[in-house]
Amino acid sequence: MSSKDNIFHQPMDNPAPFVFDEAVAQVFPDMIKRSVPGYSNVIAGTGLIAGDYVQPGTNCYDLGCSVGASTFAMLQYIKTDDFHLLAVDNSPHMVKLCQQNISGNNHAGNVEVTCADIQDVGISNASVVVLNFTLQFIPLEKRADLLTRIFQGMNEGGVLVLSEKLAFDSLAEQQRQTALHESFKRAQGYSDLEISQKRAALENVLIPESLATHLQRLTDIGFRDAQLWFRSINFASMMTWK
Ligand code: GEK
Repeated sequence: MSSKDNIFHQPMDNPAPFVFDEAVAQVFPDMIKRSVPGYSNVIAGTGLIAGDYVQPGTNCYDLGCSVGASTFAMLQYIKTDDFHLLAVDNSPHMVKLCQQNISGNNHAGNVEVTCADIQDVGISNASVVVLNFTLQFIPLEKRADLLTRIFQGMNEGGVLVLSEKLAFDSLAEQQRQTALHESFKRAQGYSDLEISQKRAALENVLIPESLATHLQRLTDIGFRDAQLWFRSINFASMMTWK
């Protein structure tokens, strides 16, 4: 059980840009569950997809693993013992908690948790690659390069799961979706002050793109059948294959 997220509870003069520091890592499971509509469904679905597409003798990747939710879901559904799962995050606080969480799992021996920038991690012999709510933190101009490297490191038939916050081309749609997301957060117990301070902290840190932009970029890189498999308000999960 993680602690309750109170990080943006007190009034702040000018919220600093959001970082994945120790305070955030400590409350992360509570924060993401109460901030991302459909989060639990995305995590469970990620496990199912991994179970369906993992190939024996290959590598699986959880890129931007935080404290390990997607890794755990994959371990639950992967049926072979012959796989290596690399969980990567560049926050040492997240990595430390992820390592602690995984250490008790039956398949801990198959998992390597690494503190690194996912832009520097080599991808090879991959049958499952998961980018759950992480690409949105990579600079826009670097996203195609990262996805291209992932594509190059994947085996034929391998799957990529990509989950992201969405932006909308229509201003009216953007406003409706933002309002609904804020209603979701209020229903999860966040105050208007917490919502607005976190929004300010994430400005220019989390940069969402439209569903069409994501699907087109995946297709341009060479991925096939890029498609939506889950959406809740302004958060979506896609899957695509090499
Ligand atoms: C989950 N997937 O629970 N390299 C490595 N890690 C990074 C980088 C980078 N360049 N940029 C950000 N991160 C998880 C949730 S959270 C999503 C992922 C969110 C890491 C960052 O440290 C954080 O742990 C994670 O990506 C994003 O399904 O907070 O909205």
